[in-house]
Amino acid sequence: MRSYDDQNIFAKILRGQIPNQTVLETDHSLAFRDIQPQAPVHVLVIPKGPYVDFAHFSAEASEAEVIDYMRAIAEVCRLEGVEEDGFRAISNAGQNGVQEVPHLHVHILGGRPLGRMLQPASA
Ligand code: DGP
Repeated sequence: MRSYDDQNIFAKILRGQIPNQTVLETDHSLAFRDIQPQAPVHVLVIPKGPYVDFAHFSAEASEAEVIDYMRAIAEVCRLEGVEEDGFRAISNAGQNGVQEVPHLHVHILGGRPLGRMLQPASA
């Protein structure tokens, strides 16, 4: 299990040290706009607790946190109006997943056709 670094940028957002454009806040989750949007809708949904990735979250989060987080993700899709036309939910983890910020987050992307999920592998 990877250990949590409380100096990561999302931890600072949660502590109010860095501003964010909040879309939704619940008891255990926060959703805010990505600083480098890759689609008309690009929202990050994070648990408020100190979890690095889904493996960490699923092992250590309480049932209340897990339920809140799943519902927050769905609620963001509803609030952003992407439920009907569709969206993509991505959570990058670790080195191969190219996770830049080591605090669990799900990207909600939508508002335009997103193409296939991955480019064909070159090797
Ligand atoms: P990932 O590779 O999945 O760890 O993506 C991290 C995302 O976080 C990336 O799309 C850019 C976004 N991001 C990085 N720093 C900030 C920030 O300070 N504020 C916001 N709103 N988003 C950030």
